[in-house]
Amino acid sequence: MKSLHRESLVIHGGESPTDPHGALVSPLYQTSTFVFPDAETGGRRFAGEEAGYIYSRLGNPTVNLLEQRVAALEGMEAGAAAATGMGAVAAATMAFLKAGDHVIASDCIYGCSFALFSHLFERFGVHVSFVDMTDAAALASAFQANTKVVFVETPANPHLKIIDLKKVGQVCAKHPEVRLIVDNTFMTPLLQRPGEFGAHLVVHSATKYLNGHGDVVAGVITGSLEDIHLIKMTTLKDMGATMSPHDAWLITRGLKTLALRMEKHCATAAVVADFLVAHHAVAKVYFPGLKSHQGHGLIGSQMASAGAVIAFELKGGYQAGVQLLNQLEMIRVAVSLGDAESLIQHPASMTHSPLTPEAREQAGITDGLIRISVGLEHVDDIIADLAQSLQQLETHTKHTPQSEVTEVENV
Ligand code: 4LM
Repeated sequence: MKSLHRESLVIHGGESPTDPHGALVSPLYQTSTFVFPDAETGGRRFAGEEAGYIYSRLGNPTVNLLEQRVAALEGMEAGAAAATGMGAVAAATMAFLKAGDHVIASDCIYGCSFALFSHLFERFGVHVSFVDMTDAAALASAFQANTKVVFVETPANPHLKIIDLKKVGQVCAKHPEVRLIVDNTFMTPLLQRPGEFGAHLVVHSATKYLNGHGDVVAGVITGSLEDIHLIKMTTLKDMGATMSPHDAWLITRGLKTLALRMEKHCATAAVVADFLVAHHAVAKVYFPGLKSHQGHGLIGSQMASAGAVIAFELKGGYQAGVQLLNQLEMIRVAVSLGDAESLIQHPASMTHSPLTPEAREQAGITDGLIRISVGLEHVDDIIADLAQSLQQLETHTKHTPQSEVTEVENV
């Protein structure tokens, strides 16, 4: 199956046509437990002496198909499905950590990943250094004798900072005891395969593009057979953040259109980014597709495309951002990304509110930053909605007494 194109792997990856009725679509095994033919077989399965399902927290055929499909897409040997993206991040990292260990994480990551590392890990005696990984020397000097995990998110949530995975991979290769774990949520394996640059494990919030329909929260981890076995037998099995068969079935269904969806998401986002750049109410646009973007040069080598998430700041700062969101008619004000619906949100008060103001400043997340996940609607409708809201902003600003528009005047 590895020889198929990724556009085919989203449909066929990991499949084994074993259904006794010849069903085209793999059935949903909506069962909590599996009946053993006899007591001895049950014992052998528990002992790991015989293959076979036991209980859905330990494995389920519907979940297993999704795991193998995402692994095939990432070019990895095996996969483990988790109940949420955070379940995947926690299970993948904690399987390799114990009290006294050290983690290096990129300085701009999803808010709850930051909370897990900086709040929870510290409570269990694991110290985390947040490092600007665009600086390979800073990464190299952050290693300690007890460093066990390097965690990278690229493009970074929310402002799409790009980290050069090849450089990070080269630095990590000097520390064979360290696991390099990359969160590939924003790219999907269709646009970026971190394993090609030395990542040992790749995690996803499958809630986003992989599922793509806004009706599931889920996560997936891919890596070597050995690492995935360890994760399944320790953190996933015993902390229990495993995926439900129904969610796996929905994601497997959603995955079939991933290639088509990504093509459309990305094409539309490029046009929306150009619109924002040209708009006089917009102060700054963060989108890897723009030549001015810090990571633009890695498109074509590390990433096949810029993706479909854009961050921007308005000249009117926070106040204007809030107004922009409130005046939108079609675009939905909501966190999450990768859905058919365009979603817009304010990271400082929403997805990245778990960061302290100091951590947000270090990560470059300003109070005026807005993030939009460009959906699958017609590009003209997305732009028209943004334009009408920006227009109202200007009208409002023009008619507002000067004392109330200090933020506009200050920019
Ligand atoms: C959001 N993100 O940004 P679950 N990794 C990355 C993410 O963006 C997320 C997760 C992991 C957003 C959720 C509200 C790069 C989530 C965590 O939400 O646990 O599936 O994924 O809007």
